[in-house]
Amino acid sequence: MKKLLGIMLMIAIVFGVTAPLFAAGEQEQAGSEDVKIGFLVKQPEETWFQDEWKFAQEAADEYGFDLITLGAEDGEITLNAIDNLAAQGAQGFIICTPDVRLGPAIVARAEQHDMKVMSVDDRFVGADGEFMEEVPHMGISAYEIGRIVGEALYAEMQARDWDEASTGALAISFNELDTARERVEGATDALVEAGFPAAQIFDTPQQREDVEGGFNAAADTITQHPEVEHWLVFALNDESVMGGVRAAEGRGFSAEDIIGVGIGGSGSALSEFDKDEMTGFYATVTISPYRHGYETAENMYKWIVNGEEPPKTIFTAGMLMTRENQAEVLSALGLDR
Ligand code: FCA
Repeated sequence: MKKLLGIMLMIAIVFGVTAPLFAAGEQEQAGSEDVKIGFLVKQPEETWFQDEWKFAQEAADEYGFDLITLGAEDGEITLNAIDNLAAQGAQGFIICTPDVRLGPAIVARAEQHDMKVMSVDDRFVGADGEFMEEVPHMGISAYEIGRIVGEALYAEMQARDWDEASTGALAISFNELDTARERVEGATDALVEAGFPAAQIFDTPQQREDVEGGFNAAADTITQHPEVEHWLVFALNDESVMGGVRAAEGRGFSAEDIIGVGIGGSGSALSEFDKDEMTGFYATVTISPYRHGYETAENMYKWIVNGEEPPKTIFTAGMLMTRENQAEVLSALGLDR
């Protein structure tokens, strides 16, 4: 009888108590191991996007999911990348699209594969020209950040005691992209409100949002304005401002006669601040690739695993960073690692 009881107890332990424990353990492990999340970006060579990937990978390591990073340089590559993600078993993806008007096609392709989609940085625009509000989005507070740029340009111009009449502003623009337009508008408004003559702000459209795009656009405007002795330079990102600064330097303007203020604060700006000599790239408004990478990936993970829908919109802030305060700014934004 004792023996029988012992056997029954063992059976109870194995099936009644330990089995559910094992089952729970396996289930939890399987839950995170099976999660695969894509992170697609329009310009993989830009340090901002590399940093987004780096921080998304931190979320992947912490939560135990697989992160699949892919370039999305144009529409065809993007749609193929989504198919590729589906074939690998991904349940969702985050994307900075190469063209915001691809939004409806991206959403349709995601739905076809039963995948969740969130946009980052550049917000999808629907066929009606309106933002696709149904798609969760994390972007920067573009207009406000632009204003910080404009205020910094004006303050530094005054600190250098430039004659306003012989100063021109290169407003390098990329109006097809709303976040770009809002950033440049914010900077322009802040400059004009501070007292800078609107007629001396020259709209300088660029074809691409990189160094070369900024350089080519700026070179034309500089040629058209031989009367300008000092240049202010602003644009949607660090790379475009750097292009503008290089174009002015190439035309013989010294670093003392150029004030470029970018937006980004990733590697491109930091390498500029690392140079021994001061350059025309005076400052940047540092934004957070940590929030845009880690937090979007974390939100996507929770959406897939717990069905927790991410907030429809999150707009992140920025901080002005110069050579002088770079360590403080990076540490305040948790980017000093
Ligand atoms: C856009 C720009 C990038 C970066 C990002 C936050 O996608 O093209 O350079 O500024 O917004």
